[in-house]
Amino acid sequence: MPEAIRRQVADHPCYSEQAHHHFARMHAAVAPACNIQCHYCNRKYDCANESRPGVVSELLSPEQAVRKALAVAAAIPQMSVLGIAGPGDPLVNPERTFATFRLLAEKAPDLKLCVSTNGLALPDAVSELARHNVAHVTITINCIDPDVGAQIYPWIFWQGRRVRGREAAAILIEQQQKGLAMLAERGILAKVNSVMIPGVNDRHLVEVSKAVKAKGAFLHNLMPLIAEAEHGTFYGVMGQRSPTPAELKALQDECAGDMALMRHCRQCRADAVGLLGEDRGAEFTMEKVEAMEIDFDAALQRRLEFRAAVAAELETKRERAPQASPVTLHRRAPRPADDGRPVLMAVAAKRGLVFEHFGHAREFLIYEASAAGAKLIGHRRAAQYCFGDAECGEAEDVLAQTIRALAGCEAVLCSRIGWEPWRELEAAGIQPNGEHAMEPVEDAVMAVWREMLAAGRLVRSVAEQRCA
Ligand code: CLF
Ligand code: SF4
Repeated sequence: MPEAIRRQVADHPCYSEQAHHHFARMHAAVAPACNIQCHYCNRKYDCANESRPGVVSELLSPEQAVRKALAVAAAIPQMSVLGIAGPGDPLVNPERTFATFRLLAEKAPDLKLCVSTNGLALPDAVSELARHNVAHVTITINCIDPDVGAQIYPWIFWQGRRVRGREAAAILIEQQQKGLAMLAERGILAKVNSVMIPGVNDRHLVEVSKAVKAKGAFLHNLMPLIAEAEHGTFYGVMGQRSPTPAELKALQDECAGDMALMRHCRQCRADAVGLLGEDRGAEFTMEKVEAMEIDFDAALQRRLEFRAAVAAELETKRERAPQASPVTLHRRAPRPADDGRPVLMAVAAKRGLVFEHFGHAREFLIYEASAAGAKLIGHRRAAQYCFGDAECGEAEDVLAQTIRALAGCEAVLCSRIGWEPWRELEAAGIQPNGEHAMEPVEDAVMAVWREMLAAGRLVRSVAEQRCA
């Protein structure tokens, strides 16, 4: 990877897997309107425990968004990116979006600017994005075939009229592909997000991955559909199922040969704040932000010092393991001929360390450990107690739900764990391990894998040995 691009992504938590352990982003929820309808979206439903695109608790004016961004950047020196990702489409709200960028660039020029769009209005906005130094743009591309698109998008709003069905999908696809090529020409790093919808576009996404790579996309992020009846989305109400973690991983592995893949996406809310997977939005409501006193110069100094310290730490790691990629570049790795089969492990992690008590973890990072090393393949959310109203559903056995979420994992690494969950995890075939607290995640995962190997627990079956 060219040095200039390596530097450009080194502190962007979405474009670099390593960076996501250290750097935070804030989404400014300034863009309410959207020009298309996706069958998986309902922007009216909000729940403080809900993390999915299109969800916000507070819509902000550009001035409020900048005030909030400065408050967040003062309190969280890890903040390196301000993104606009909704709750509608940023490019359908250009005055609000670009006013936010303009005001922020004056007050905090060190923060990167980022946009996420459905792509319909993108070709007309590329020049303006470049003028505002927006160096990272995400386009959600779920298909390149209008027949597939017609099953995902019931309508688009295009040139003053509502267009439906196959015609709508064809226009959207053309605009997305055109916009992607224009970004690549301008040197703006384009990431493509695709929502995997079983039975609709799951097989088709392999083709999509090849097509967007050919058009110059930097990274592809394959995300599972989120569809629950209570969200009131078309797919949720119609009972469209989401992919299983194993189905998503199989698709990611298939696409990994063609395209650099992002596997650490948390499908953030449009008003998310903080490190990925650690939403601190509740600390920064406008009421709280207005009451904060901020020393801008001191805050900027803290951010610069933090970034210099992380850069030095990562450089040291790079010197120790020069073959390790500093960014997310999961491509299909050759199967190791070594003995010892791959193992999935869940880690209660924070800031790159085995950090959390099992019972306090809100999510687990999932690693595949093998002789080739530890590879992050995704995350799973831990079940949470819900204190909302009665309609929000029963707080059934949280431990049982969490154990179900960890299906397929053979070990779970955490800083501490109580007896009851230990017993239940063991009974479910998942070995708890609290012996690597505060160690770097990948070192800990590999240490546990080697312990399992030494104990003779990773012998491949005859069939597996033939395939390796
Ligand atoms: Fe936000 Fe998106 Fe920019 Fe990141 S999120 S606008 S690129 S700063 Fe990141 Fe969140 Fe996944 Fe998006 S984890 S949903 S990929
Ligand atoms: Fe919702 Fe985004 Fe789709 Fe618009 S483009 S309908 S905001 S998911």
